[in-house]
Amino acid sequence: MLDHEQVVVRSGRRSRLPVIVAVHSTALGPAAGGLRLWHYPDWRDGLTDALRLSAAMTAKFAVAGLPSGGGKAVVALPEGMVLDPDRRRDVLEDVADTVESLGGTYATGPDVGTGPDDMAVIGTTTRHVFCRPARLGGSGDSSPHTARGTLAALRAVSRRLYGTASLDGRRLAVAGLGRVGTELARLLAAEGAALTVTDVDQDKRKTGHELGADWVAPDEILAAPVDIVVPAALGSCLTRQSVTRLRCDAVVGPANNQLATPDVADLLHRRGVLWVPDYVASAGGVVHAVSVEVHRLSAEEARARVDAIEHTVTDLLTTADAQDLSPAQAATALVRQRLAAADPAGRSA
Ligand code: PPY
Repeated sequence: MLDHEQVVVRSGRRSRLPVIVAVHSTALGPAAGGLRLWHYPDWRDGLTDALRLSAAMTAKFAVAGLPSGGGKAVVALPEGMVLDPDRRRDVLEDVADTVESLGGTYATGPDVGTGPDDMAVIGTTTRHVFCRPARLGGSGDSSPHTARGTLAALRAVSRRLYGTASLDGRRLAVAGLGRVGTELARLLAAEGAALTVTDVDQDKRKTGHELGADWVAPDEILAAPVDIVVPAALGSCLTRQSVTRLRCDAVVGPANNQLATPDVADLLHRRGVLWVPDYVASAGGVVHAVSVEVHRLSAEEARARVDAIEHTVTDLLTTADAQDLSPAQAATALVRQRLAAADPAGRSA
């Protein structure tokens, strides 16, 4: 069954690369979600990613209480392809054409492989784009806000598990030192957390060193003996197999689509590992962008909305306990309820 309202797959007029836009649901409002510029063995893997990521955006907005729908764009690069600046511009203009052709049903933003400068290029063709640089009237880089929102989620979990929102002295393993992972690791280190980190890019060892963090190989991070594991890299890290190796109390991080398959959420719950769904913990970036660019809130108000993720997570954990559900089940129920309230016909539930 196709759960999505609309999926566009085009060969880019300039780049000849597959440009994919998946609009999962506009039940709560126009769809938004970032542009992922990434390598895939086959463009169909990019399509699969877009389908899953856009559905997660619907859930992300629903739980965050924002009137936006879920979408995502993916340009599937063949393995090993390096984009020179001209070719990159071609790709971005191809995406911009596709976004513009959707007439506001979908607005794009940054995701893995793209940032504010790319949004500036897209913004020359379409106004349906978030996170352009501030000098161009956008809300800028979303990654610090995603990091801050994840920290808020971690505080809620810490309070629940250890009776304090402070992460001072807490042991955390951050898997992935991209823009969000690095910023989050900085915030955690500044608060006095003891960090173990990794990245597939060995050059990031230096960043780890600067943070005073221990470095382990990527395939060891999930099994690190820490309080909380923080997935901050690409998705599908939580598999039936990897979950059996966890030695932590909780898994909470900003990476999208952490579960390889949905049943892994139950497995985590049965093993007594508290998992906050990725679409709850990672909402800071979109919450900030939409608050500033759509709702015209001040920087301070937008920040308060990001920090409110702490309350969202606390409420979720409380509801889950009261109803004897896992946090994932409680979050799914909340998403269903909010979509059904907006769209009683149930088109997008
Ligand atoms: C995400 O949160 O996964 C995103 O796609 C990032 C984003 C940020 C701002 C607007 C739209 C998407």
